[in-house]
Amino acid sequence: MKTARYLVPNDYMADPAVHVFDGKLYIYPSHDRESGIPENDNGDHFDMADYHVLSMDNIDGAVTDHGVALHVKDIPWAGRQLWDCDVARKHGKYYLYFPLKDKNDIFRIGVATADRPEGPFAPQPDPMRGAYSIDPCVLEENGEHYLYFGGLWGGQLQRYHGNKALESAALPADSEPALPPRVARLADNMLQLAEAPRPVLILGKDSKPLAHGDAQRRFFEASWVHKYRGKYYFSYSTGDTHNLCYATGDSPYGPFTYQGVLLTPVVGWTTHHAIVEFKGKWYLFHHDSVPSGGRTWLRSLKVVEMEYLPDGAIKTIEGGGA
Ligand code: FUB
Repeated sequence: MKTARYLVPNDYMADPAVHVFDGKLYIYPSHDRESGIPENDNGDHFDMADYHVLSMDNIDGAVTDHGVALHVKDIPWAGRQLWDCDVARKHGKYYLYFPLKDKNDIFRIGVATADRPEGPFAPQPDPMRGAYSIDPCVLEENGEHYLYFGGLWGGQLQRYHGNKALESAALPADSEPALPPRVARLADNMLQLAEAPRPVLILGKDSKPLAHGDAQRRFFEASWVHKYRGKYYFSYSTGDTHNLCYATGDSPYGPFTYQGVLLTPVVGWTTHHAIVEFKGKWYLFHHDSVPSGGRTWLRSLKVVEMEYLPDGAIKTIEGGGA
């Protein structure tokens, strides 16, 4: 597959997390809807209320929508906005990590569990302790699971410093290091963090953290981690400059060294993705707003095959946006 394929032509879905469980591909997207909320920098117009799980036996084959896997009305601490989620498996159980604003409009990260990859998922009564902001993503490595999270602006990462909530949000000056995403190992029961979150450092080739003013390269949101030929690839969105970039490192905790753009901007404001190997080929799952005529909050899922260069670099894919 060399040209991108839209996966769900009759619905709006975005922010794919993708995993292969027992030889089948499972996609965990956000489920966009028209809520009528005006667009703003806080992302209030991304007012999603449920998750659906999709599955595929083959990359070119049918996409099965398994229906509602979790609804906001079933989450006891819910305020609003179910954003990008991810799923991990341990001992035959499935754990869905999701960001949601609580009743005070603060993004928290919750966990819901299921016996099957497609759910339905039953939420825990309270959000996780010690996790905050948005866009959880889980890496499994040698039987341990690592939870990455964080996102700027409406994702509220600028409200935290040293894992403590600030009195008032503070973005760094342009010359200061960019705000890092966070990572923490998950506890054995997968329901809480096993340790305090650590900053994920993204360094330039000069071994210095990328600066906040380096907007074409610095982290904004949409963490994803995969492993290729023994290296960890941390990929992410630069948000307001709309690139999907990647950085590589030797440990799940980083540091990661910036390598390049893997997807140029798409049509729509957000860009968000998952990278997965399936049946011996590598794929980039992502979204754009072409089918909705550019409405940034109504996004459509896509998949395209990726290519690695001999040195492990990812060949840049053109997103088709501005
Ligand atoms: O879908 C809502 C938010 O938009 C996600 O959490 C971000 O990564 C961005 O894609």
